[in-house]
Amino acid sequence: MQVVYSPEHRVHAPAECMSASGPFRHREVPQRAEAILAALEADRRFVIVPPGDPVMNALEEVHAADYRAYLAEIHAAWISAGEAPSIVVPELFPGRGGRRAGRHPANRAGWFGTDTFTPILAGTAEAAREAARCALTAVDLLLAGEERLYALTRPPGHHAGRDFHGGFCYFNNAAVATAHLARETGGRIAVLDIDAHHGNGTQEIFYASEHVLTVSLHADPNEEFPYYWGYAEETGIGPGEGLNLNLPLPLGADDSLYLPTFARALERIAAFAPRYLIVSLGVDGIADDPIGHLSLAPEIFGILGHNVRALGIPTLVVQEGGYRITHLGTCVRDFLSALD
Ligand code: SP5
Ligand code: ZN
Repeated sequence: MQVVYSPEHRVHAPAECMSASGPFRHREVPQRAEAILAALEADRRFVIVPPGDPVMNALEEVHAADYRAYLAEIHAAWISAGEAPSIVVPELFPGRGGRRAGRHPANRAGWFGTDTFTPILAGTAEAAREAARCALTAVDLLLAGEERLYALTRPPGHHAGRDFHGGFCYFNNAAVATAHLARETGGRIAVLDIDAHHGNGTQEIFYASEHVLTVSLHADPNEEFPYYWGYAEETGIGPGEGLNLNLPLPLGADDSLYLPTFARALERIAAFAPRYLIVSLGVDGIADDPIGHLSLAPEIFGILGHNVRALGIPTLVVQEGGYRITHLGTCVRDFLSALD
């Protein structure tokens, strides 16, 4: 299986951030991608390839122009405005009750940002764009006839919406890949999100789309990030009605609950009969993940990959979360080897 990877993610290396429980050491760090890469490099079934020069139109289709401009410019604007510290962290959160983003860097950060733990560093925009480039390169390989691919994307993407960042995500790599595939093939794409957190960005981007089925398994948003989305009654709207399936699980759910729920997700996807499948692969559902709150055994990912393979649909896997560095590589490798 080909693995699209770029070392450029390293320029996004958040250190300490703020949360309600005080400052905490950021977990979405370059070592994550390096651990996954090392595990795949050690296995001869995987071939690591650099991103090519894909058409990036889908990034513009998925993310609003003002948001893309903000992401590219805000760090420099923040520094020249004399804001401290040297990372952009919103301090005001107008919600969508505000009228406009305004001009001041701190105000703009609160308009496009949704939390205090998704900071913008000097290299963030570049790393986010490079991750989207990896995903789009993988899509081109899929369109050229490869059946199964993996984009080792970092920073992750599934919490990023059309014009907002959050949950460690800036550009929605899975959504960008999906939009490109949908445009090139006329639609019928399914997205299966198995990160421990609800894929709110992906859901919102395709909520009214008749071309894309979105399915997410995740910890109950009453108890877990992203809190404001991910409930079972969110089923899509307009032409997208019936094409969003949320399968929330109680906090601490283990394999015995996860596996039958996963089977329901696959049944829904099989019924939709998509031409392509995108998997948002987060492995933060394992029991000792420091961020996720499910209780899966690390060995479950081989079973999940095997079951996805049984669908027989050309599949692109995009990396989302997973923060227990010592388990990341094996969980991802097990999923991909079983899928291949
Ligand atoms: C892609 C992905 O998995 N994003 C997950 C975002 C969840 N963020 C929750 C961060 C909460 C920070 N609280 C830290 C408390 C430390 N005691
Ligand atoms: Zn997650």
